[in-house]
Amino acid sequence: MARAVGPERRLLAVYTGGTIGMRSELGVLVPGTGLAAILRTLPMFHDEEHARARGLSEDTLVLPPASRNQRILYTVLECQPLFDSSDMTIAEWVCLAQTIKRHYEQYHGFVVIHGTDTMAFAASMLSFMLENLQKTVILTGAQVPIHALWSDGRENLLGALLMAGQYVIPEVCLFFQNQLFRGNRATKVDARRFAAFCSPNLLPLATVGADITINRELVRKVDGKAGLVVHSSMEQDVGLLRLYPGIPAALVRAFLQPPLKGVVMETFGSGNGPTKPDLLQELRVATERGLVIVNCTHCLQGAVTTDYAAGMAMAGAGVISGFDMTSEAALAKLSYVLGQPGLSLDVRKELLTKDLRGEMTPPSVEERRPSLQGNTLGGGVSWLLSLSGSQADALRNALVPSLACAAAHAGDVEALQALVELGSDLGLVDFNGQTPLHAAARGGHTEAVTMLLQRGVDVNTRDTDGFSPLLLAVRGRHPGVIGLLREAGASLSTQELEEAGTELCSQNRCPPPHALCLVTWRCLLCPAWAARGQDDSEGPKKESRRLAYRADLEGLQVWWQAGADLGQPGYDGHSALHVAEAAGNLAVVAFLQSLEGAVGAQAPCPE
Ligand code: ASN
Repeated sequence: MARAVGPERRLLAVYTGGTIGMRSELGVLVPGTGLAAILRTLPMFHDEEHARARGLSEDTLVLPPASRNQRILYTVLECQPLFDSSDMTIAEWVCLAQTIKRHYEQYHGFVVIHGTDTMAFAASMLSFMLENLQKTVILTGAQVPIHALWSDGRENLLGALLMAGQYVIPEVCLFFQNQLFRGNRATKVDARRFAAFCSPNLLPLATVGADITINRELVRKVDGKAGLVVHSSMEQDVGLLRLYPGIPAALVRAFLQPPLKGVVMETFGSGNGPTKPDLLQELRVATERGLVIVNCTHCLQGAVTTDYAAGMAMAGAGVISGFDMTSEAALAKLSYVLGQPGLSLDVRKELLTKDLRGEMTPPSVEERRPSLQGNTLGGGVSWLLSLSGSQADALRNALVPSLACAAAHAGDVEALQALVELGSDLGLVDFNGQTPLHAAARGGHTEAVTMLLQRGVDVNTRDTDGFSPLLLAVRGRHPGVIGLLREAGASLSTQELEEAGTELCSQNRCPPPHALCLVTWRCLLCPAWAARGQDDSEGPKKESRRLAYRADLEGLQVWWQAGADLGQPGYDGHSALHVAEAAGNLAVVAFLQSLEGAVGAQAPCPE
């Protein structure tokens, strides 16, 4: 982000239609031609005197001076035909991106005048089509035609021209009612008010009042050398499906049929959907067929999580989390990712989980802790730890457990080694009662776990919650670490198993689920789950209801590896195998049968 320099800044304003230039015909608004002619008559949009003195061509308009040494000149390029934005499609937006590319070298920045109804889609699409953007692109429009006495169009267009002229914000943005949003974060929220847009999950990039405030840290950085690339091969067979309570599975099936290649599915709350087996089955069949489904919340604000079993069930059916993306951004991203030639399905899915254009905030997998290595903190701490004297000892004793945990959590074996060399005891517990072995196990760092075990750190220490390193490794699904811990004699306590599987269920409080409930067979058998949302007439469905909570072979495997007895019946006398069989979950059945056939359903404890 930079303040634009130079005495003259040239902009291209591409006019695609929308209310801003509409006229009334037979009592309804229709797109109107001749926007440049209207602007020419408005002194705030054109300084005729300066244009004449400067000898500017007929098609060039010039704003009155906004700052002492700079003028913003602009040309209006009127599209043929003009659209009510309800008629815009991916094809029109591709043309728009190509127009920007064609004029890219001639102009310092671009303003796209667009109808508001689909402006958030347009901005999202353009953000993916235009890669390595180094110039400002701003979409704007109005709720009321610009020639009306009381119109937001004048402020919006002038604001967009000033922002694009005075600043280099190398992004596709949307300017409305004094706010500059990242285009793929914006959504239309009001059909009539002038504050028609908001950006629910990202602050505005800039706000215009008496002063212009730019949120510099939010503006994307550019790779100075890369040239603009326009991605025109966008997939058009993408769709948007909003779930509602009781949506029939048959309807979902009908929607998910070819030629559809990708779907943004709007779910409830934090990404939750109905857990009806027949509906989940439709989703699973579709994703297994190669249809890409992205989960977005239909809430205005917030993100998709797996806090609930009803959200986990979506993930279990192969639906990809869209985190905090707007549906508009998710649809555009799907179209872009599926339109890229020559990528495997896995690569496409991987791309969808990444932040490509600032469109989403992927969650940090784990809370990050600093490593001792290679940073100022590490240097300072090493110095502190090497001090001598009683105060230094007290300081060392206070610091070492947390530092060791931070190093272990980062898998930083060198830092752990350095602590040992400074005389630290790696078996001490931190404020949570955790040893570095807990931290390394949680982070899945086999090298650090090996080192700590070799140094004799107790494998079965429980933290203040009663959790062992083994339990944390199971929760993090780190089979390598589980193997090492089991070899060193780790075992899950009865309390850990009970808490993991049944704590919430036993209180008849499911859902919400405990994260662990979702991977333990106990939950599959829990009567509270089974009874959920079911009346007596649904008795025969009782078993299949559990299907929603079973689709987690990996989870079962790590629990088995950690020593959980998967053969034990649950509250209602049914084993995990019964449930899996009843639910028709063949992979789980095969796995559980293989355990029964071999050594029983409990993993052998390594010698
Ligand atoms: N129907 C108009 C459009 O999207 C609405 C507007 O621009 N305010 O083109």
